Amino acid sequence: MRSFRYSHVVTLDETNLVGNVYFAHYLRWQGHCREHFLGEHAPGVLAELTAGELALVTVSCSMDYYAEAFALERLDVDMSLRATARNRVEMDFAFRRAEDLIARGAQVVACMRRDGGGMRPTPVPPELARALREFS
Ligand code: SSV
Repeated sequence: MRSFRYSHVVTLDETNLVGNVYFAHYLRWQGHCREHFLGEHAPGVLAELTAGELALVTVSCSMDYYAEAFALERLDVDMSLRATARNRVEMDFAFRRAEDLIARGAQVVACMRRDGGGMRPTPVPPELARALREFS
C-alpha cells in the first residue's frame, strides 16, 4: 500500500527538559501531515475547509511510542489509509528516523457540513475520495 510521507526536522522548542520530544508534538505532526496531503492531493478540499462550510472533524486520535527522538533529527511521518466508509476516513501513521520505528499513531476523521447552528454528516468529498483511491 502506498503511503504519503511528510518529513520534519525536530526543533529545540519541541523537546522537553530531558531533551527528548514532548509526546503531544507527535499529534501536531499527524495534523501537519494530513494538511500537506490535502494541499498536494486535494487542494479544493482545503479551500472548502477554510471557506467554512465543510468540516473534517477529528473523531479520535492516538499514539504509541517506542523510542525517543531528539532535536535536529529528521523524522519521516508515513501516513497510510486504514479504511474509509460512509463519511469517515481512518489513517495510520508511522514515525521513522531512518530505518528506526519511533512511534505509531492513528486517527479517524468525519466529514461534516455546517448547516445553521449544527453539523450533519456528508460523504467524503469526491476530490478527496479520488485522492484516497490512489493510496488504497
Ligand atoms: C483543519 C482540518 O480540519 C484539517 C483536516 C484534515 C484532514 C485530512 C484528511 C486527510 C486524509 C488523508 C488520508 C491519506 C492516506 C494516505
